[in-house]
Amino acid sequence: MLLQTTPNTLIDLSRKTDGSQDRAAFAKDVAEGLSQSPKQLSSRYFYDASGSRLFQQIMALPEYYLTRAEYSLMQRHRSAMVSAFAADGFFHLVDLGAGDAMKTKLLLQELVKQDKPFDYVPMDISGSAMQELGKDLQQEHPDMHVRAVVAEYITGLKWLEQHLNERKVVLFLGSNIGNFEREDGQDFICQIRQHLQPGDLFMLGVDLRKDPGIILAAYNDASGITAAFNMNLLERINRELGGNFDLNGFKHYALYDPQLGVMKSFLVSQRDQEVYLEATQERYTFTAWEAIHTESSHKYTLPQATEMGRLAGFEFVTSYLDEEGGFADMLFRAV
Ligand code: AVJ
Repeated sequence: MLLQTTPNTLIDLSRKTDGSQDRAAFAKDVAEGLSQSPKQLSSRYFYDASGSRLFQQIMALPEYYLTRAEYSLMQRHRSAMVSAFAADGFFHLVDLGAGDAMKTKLLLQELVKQDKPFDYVPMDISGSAMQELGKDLQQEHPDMHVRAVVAEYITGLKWLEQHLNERKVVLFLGSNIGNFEREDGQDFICQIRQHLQPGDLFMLGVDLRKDPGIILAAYNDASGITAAFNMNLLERINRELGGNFDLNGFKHYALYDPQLGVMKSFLVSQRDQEVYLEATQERYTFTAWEAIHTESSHKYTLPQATEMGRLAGFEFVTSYLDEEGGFADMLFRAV
């Protein structure tokens, strides 16, 4: 039998044409963040090629329970998920921040197994991750229709706009919502809702509150991979913006606030020092033990997450939990 294969397409909506615009935006954000008090850098810049590789190593760490928990809950509930997704015929499966799609692949296998009509639209800020995923899926599922989109979230959502009248199931997995501060996370879910029609589905992966010691260890692993991941931000600034950060002058520090339910990561300057960036032709000064806030990872309770969906214009359908009850994929329907 002759199988017709559908070539995977890669749609690049990132701002660069030659990289210069991307670099200008990066330089502007870094200059702003390092001139503020307290200093901050955005975790969105973690994910260049080496940052994406380090994040893959994080996902395999014994301390980093999040990926395993969500993977096992998907194994547990994938057949129910697929039945819910495919109940009304063809749909676009849109995967925001897909990365290597390790977890989504479980759903893809199940969709193929149950012979459901869909196409897969992974979106990610990392071009290298989308290229690899495209190749990967071409091999594993040669006749699956895949359109990988390289874009920041907001630009990616614009893709949805062009397909407004087609059914969609939007995935936002992996506790990626956690990187938004609370209010910004709420806004983002409202934006997702605005790009959907009543009846469309939205599944949100949230890391739930649990023993603070377990959470802290996940972001402060013994082997130092998370520290390297955090430090890569300074290396990236050196590489792309002509910075002269001395990596030995900074250390990774992470803390968890159990009342706010937020994990925070910092890079702390171990002495007075100055850093120069060619891209901005400016110097930034650090006093001893001054910290740069580089990431927040918010943890939610089930009621908090339900309320967030409701405020955005979704009705709560169900939540799929892992065995330990530490992680939830929450299914919402646009009303
Ligand atoms: C990709 C945002 C889910 O916050 O847990 C892992 C990123 N940072 N270790 C998270 C991350 C440090 C991760 N997310």
